Amino acid sequence: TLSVNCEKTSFDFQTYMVEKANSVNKALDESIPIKNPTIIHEAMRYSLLAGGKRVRPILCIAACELVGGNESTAMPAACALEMIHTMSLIHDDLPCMDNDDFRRGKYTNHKAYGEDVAILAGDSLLTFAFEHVSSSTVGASPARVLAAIVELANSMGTEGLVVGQVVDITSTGGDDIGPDLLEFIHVHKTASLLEASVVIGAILGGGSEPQVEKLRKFARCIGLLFQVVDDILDVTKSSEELGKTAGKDLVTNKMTYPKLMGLEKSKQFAEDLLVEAKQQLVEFESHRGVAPLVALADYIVYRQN
Ligand code: GRG
Repeated sequence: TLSVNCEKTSFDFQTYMVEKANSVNKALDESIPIKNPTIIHEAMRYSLLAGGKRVRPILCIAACELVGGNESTAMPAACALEMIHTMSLIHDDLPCMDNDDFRRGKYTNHKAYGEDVAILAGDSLLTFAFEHVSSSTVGASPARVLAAIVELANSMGTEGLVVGQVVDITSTGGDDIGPDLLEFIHVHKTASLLEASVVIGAILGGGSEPQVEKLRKFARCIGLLFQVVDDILDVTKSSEELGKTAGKDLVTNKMTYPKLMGLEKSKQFAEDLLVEAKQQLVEFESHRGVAPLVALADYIVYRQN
């Protein structure tokens, strides 16, 4: 089995992830207090604070720190990214979409609160994300905050998550999906928010335009990588614990990279994307803050869930 290897930089990735996730969780907890009417705030918090790897907020903070910014400057945007990610999961799980009963080890939002409240919890997480990043970001110029908000909005609509989801659900997942369509779906459904996470961190941290664009390229690679690995994990996990994942895969007839190009070629594709991602970081090699992004890229490839 493979594990993240950060020995070369003597960078302790596990500790880094735990510390960053803890500060993100604390900020998320404080961002949405329980108030009247309690049901909607409870429903928002139920999914938002249900765990999750916090990859998007941590990428945002790591990119901000890499270009010389502080964690506190990126934190409201980092929270907004997790709020949007969470709302997309709540809506994705609804009976009219994926119809899932469990998420992050708990009942899905609509199972716990009903479809009506779940839809509204998603809506309010989405709108609050924009309020939060606009009103709570300190330490960045108004022009940079505005650029970050544009980036965030762009990653979601008909250039981002929504178009990825629409093409996914309308293409019925059959064998007619070729490599281009599969890449389109993943680049929009998964990679666009990961890209926004890194780019927003770099913008708020004061990165120059060339730096932001290098980091955008890096994020594009790891965004697609994230999904290729997700598909590989679906196969490897389902052959270990035969039934659950494999069964779902068969029922939804979902197209995946291993189905399209075979397991070995998918693994090779992932390795190639990792190399390409790391190439984008070469010019940051002298920066102390590059280790977390290198390690995050490795983590995306070698993670077990
Ligand atoms: C954004 C306006 C707007 C609407 C949402 C439903 C929808 C439109 C899009 C679906 C997007 C979706 C569910 C993409 C899958 C993304 C993905 C790879 C999820 C898993 O992410 P992890 O592994 O999960 O980071 P955790 O739980 O660790 O956060």
